[in-house]
Amino acid sequence: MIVPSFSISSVERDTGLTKDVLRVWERRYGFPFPIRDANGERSYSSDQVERLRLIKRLMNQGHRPGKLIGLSIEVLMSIVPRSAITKQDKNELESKDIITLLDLIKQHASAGYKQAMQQQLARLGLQRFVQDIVAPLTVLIGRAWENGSLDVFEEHLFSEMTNRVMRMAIDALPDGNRWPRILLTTVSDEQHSLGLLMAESILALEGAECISLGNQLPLLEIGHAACAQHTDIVALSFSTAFPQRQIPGLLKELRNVLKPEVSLWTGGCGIAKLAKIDEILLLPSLDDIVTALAEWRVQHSNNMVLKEVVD
Ligand code: B12
Repeated sequence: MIVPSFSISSVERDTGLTKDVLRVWERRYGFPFPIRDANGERSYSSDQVERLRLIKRLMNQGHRPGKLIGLSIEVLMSIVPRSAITKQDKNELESKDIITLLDLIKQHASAGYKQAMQQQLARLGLQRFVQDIVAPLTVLIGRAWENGSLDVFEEHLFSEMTNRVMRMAIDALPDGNRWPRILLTTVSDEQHSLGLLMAESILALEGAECISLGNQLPLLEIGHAACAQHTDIVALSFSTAFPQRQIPGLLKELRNVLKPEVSLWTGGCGIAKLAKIDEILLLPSLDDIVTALAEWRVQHSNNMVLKEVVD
């Protein structure tokens, strides 16, 4: 039987613990204890990876690594809260519909989940569906994953199916004379794109032309795309998983790459605590989009008149 083993890069990717941290712990605590493969590279067993994932999860909840490293998988699992939905979640999110959707994900009922999402969409309309169902459900999924009651593959199932339902809803919106042209993407290393899709739904409903380039685009490529696509606005999203201290520098670099007449907007929980940055619009919540768009249109109304004359 082949025993699964993992390279240090896979362990870094899967656990969120950097290679440096893994090497330091190995020296300092004697855990993890990878064997060496035929090329002399570190090779970790699945048990060690599982333990590391639990340790990282508990660290995200404020536990100190030194206190966790000597503990077995069983003990670590007993510390991780197991209930998917706490009383606080129930009160905060208050919606049976959202809990039903989470349960469908936990039962791996992808067809049932898709159908239930489409029913909610038909009932509420796209804007309320995004704000009242998708946004809180995303928070609940994040908590369930954090407290260990949802597996990574279940989180992926949620992302994939939610993406599909929202993309279909956006594509079904009527074409027409849409303005402004908004390019949506995330920077390298930011894999979270559901926030951007939520923003796109609202922008598209408000009559903007959205050009979605998916996630993880290098800064220079964003600049090239903005030129090639004649975009009026570039909109980015940062989740809380993105290192916050890197964001202001990245945004300033991108500001210099873009033509001065192209506006730069950024949203997502990751920017909630950022201080104001010149010539960059910070939009931490979905509620800010409609006002931001209306203000942009007032400021650029002359361009619209010109565009109509040219058309
Ligand atoms: C789905 C998901 C994933 C999926 C993403 C798939 C995809 N296509 O998006 C995958 C599995 C890839 C993933 C990976 C990881 N994830 Co993740 N993920 C999530 C989850 C459940 C939702 C992610 C999401 O899209 N959030 C972003 C949006 C929806 O939320 P938001 O930032 O609050 O944005 C709101 C508004 O600000 C607005 N908005 C967002 N963007 C924009 C943009 C504009 C222009 C505007 C106007 C508005 C706007 O819309 C949202 C609506 O309320 C969250 C839970 C959560 N609460 O977010 C965890 C979460 C973000 N992930 C987390 C972690 C730790 C990771 C990993 C590091 C895990 C790992 N060990 O590998 C990696 C990091 C990958 C990377 N390098 O980016 C943590 C971050 C914790 C932290 N503070 O560090 C979270 C919070 C889960 C948790 N509770 O622990 N993840």
